[in-house]
Amino acid sequence: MVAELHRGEKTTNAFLSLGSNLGDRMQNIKSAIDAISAIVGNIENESELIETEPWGMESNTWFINMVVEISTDLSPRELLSNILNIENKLGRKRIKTQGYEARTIDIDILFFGDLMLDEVDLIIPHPKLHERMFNLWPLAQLCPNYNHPKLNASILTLLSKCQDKTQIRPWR
Ligand code: PH2
Ligand code: MG
Ligand code: MG
Repeated sequence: MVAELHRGEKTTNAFLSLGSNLGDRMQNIKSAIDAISAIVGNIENESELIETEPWGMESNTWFINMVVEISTDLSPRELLSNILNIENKLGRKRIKTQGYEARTIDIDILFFGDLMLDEVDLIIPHPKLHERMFNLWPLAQLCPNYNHPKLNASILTLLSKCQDKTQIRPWR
């Protein structure tokens, strides 16, 4: 009852990055979208799917990436813990203690409204999004003029300055 009253009180639009380079990549992305809309909020908008060269890691398998815009009444912390649950449910195993490893699914919070948060386990906006074409390219589709609250620059400006040379191609 309390939860029901709380619902809809304050919703925030957030942008989430989805990525998979292990197992049935497309199915993993689809399952993540289903779980997000069931558990964390409405899907407001979806970028196109792209296949992307691994960035900052050694791996032979390219990723499928996309960005979704959601509206949610969860707090950033609640959003994070729900995302971690979804990753676990979709078979994500964290084995390495350092560096990136192949994953069935990775869901990252890129933006949460214009919130800026800097805590050990949760940094918003995502601290690397402006360095990675696999984030900027789909964001440019969804919100080219969105202002990065910390860098105070639009997505299009960040895209034009980005030095990342990893390749991106449309998925089918
Ligand atoms: N995620 C990483 C590290 N490198 N490269 C691509 N192409 N796509 C990703 O989603 C990705 C990555 C860490 O989460
Ligand atoms: Mg990530
Ligand atoms: Mg992650």
